[in-house]
Amino acid sequence: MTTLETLERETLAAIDAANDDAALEAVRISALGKKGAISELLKTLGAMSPDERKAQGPLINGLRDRVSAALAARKAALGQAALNARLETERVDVTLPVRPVGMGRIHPVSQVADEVQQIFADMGFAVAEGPDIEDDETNFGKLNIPPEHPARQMHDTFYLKPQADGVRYLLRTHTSPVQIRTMLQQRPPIRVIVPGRVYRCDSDQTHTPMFHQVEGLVIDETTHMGHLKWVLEEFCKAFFEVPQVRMRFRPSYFPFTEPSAEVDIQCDRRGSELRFGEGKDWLEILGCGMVHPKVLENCGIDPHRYQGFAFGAGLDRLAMLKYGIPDLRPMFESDLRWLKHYGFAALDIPSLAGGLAR
Ligand code: 2NM
Repeated sequence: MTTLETLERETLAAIDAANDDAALEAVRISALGKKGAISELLKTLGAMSPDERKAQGPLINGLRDRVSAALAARKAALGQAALNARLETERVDVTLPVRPVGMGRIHPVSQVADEVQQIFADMGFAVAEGPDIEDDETNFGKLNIPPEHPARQMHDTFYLKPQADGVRYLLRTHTSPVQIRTMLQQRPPIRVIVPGRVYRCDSDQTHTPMFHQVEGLVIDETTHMGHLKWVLEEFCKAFFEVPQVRMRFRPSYFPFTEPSAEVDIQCDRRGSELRFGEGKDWLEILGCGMVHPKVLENCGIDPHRYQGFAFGAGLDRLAMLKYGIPDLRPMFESDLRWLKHYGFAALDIPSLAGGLAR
């Protein structure tokens, strides 16, 4: 057997035996690299006589071509094998159910705020917001709450440290300062509701130092108490999801409204649960009244031309009543077990008023 045949047999065997790209590359270098066996043979052609070259040239070039082809074929085969191995090990089972994702819950107060906003949006109300930190004049003065009013005392209101200039800011004790800001900033007609946090220095079984209110304000030229009663009745029916509900407007007093009323809704407490829109019991849920002319005047609105109504309710209390939450205080303790029990799933797209989807 000639040297060329031996070289070819050994090289092709080495190519065959190469099991990865690195081994194959080593074979290529030893055969076709700069100093490879076949490259060295090719170099000898230059020194040969023409006859010799005519005989050896095709043999050596043929050897180089067959080895090159074998290298390429082996490279392709290794590539295919590697791909097959990956496809086998990285197989994705598309029928596998997704792992459950730990989803957060909507706090009942947020849920109820959304429901209330939706109901009033359908009656043409916009949502207004304002700062939690207020000044005395906006939280009390413009609302016709006199300096000697008990709500102003230290024990009801959280006051901040006085500023260098002596101004003492406070945490708003109700959302009414937002109505004041609204009246100062825009001209009637005004239709807004104001949901938000409020603060009072008060803490026991049924009071937390921070709680939530939603207040509403309508100002126009001919707005009267009949409009107030209709709006509140439509709200109560939509919110408690009942076709009708009897309401009772009891005369009351607020410095910022005249006349003022407290509103009770019909309910039935006989069973273990509270039902609205039926039965012979009453439950207080709102305060309201016609905005006091002095309040309008304080906000630059002519009380001879404009009048309107306002109302306020506790969002936390509404949430407790609608969703059967017995205690107020755990609402703000951020206990995940409580939130999981009373919270709402984020992806349950609520209908008009959210409903009971948990
Ligand atoms: C209530 C009850 C009655 C009220 C009044 C005003 C304003 F700014 F227009 F004068 N805002 N909110 C109001 C009236 C609030 O909450 C129980």
